[in-house]
Amino acid sequence: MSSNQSVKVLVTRDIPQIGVDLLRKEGYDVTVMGYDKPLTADELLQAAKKADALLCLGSNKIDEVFLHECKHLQVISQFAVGYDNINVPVATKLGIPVGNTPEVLSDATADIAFGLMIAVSRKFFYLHNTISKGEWGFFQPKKNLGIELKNKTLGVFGLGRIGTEMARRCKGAYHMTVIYHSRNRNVQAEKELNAKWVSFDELLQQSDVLSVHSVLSEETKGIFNKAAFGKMKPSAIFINTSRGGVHNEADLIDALTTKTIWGAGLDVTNPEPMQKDNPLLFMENAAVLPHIGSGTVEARNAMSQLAAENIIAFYKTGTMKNCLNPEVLLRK
Ligand code: 8YV
Repeated sequence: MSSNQSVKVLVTRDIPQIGVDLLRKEGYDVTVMGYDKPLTADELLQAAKKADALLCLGSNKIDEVFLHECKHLQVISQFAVGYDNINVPVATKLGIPVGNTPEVLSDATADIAFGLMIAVSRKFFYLHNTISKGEWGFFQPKKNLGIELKNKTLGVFGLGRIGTEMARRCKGAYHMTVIYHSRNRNVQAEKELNAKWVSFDELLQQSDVLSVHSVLSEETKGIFNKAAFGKMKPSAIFINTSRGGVHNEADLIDALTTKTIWGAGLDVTNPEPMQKDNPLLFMENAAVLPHIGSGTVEARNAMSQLAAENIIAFYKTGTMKNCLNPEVLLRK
């Protein structure tokens, strides 16, 4: 790029202004789209054809077809930590660096996992709904009882940054024992939280609360299925704040209906948005949120800033703060 003036950045949704301002301050020609509704695949493609840099969201499908049509893109910066919507290996082959926004949303997302755990353990959402339906009724000492979390075992599936924050909260608030299953050992968490690596089956069998914080990949897709729920304790709570594709929804509904597990809290569903007549919305021991994990002022501002900084660093220094395929940067 000879002059910043010619860098055309496409931002695919109305993100917090801080990132847009940073890009404009560099003199880039920034187009923000998707104000009223998400861009369709074709709208995204047509707009991206005119851009040099793309600042996209988890809901934008940056697949092989898109990438081959948009080989000219110099950099892609995702406004999210998850990147299952982007075919990174193809971007790598095409020499396009891809950035994302880890760290800055870990607290916000862990708060949602922690909140869902409590909400499920005490049936918050279901009992709230009984009031709005005029069904508060009278005090019945044996009805609508929850379960306590103190000294229970937290099982973390995917002990990365967000999983570690969830474990810190559970240990601090409820002295929970932490076990985890991840591709890689997390030595730091083992030291700090006395977390113990266990096999997937042991995680299923031993967890009182099983919280999913993994990426969605071929390996993890639908891994929480009938067989997995069947191995969990009947008193267990399942929490998923990562990606809806990691659990099989029909199998989860079945596990809750048959009381194979005790409850479930979801911030992510498959598909999103969830249909308004989904049985999970009416179950006593389920709590569902509309994918708000990173939805705080602090986290979204920081995501906007980091997504912009990834693009700026790429043009200024040929590096990025967070790059998913740094081998591409070395090639440039
Ligand atoms: C985003 C997320 O809200 O970061 C992620 O992976 O799931 C959320 O923080 C969403 O993907 C928007 O891009």
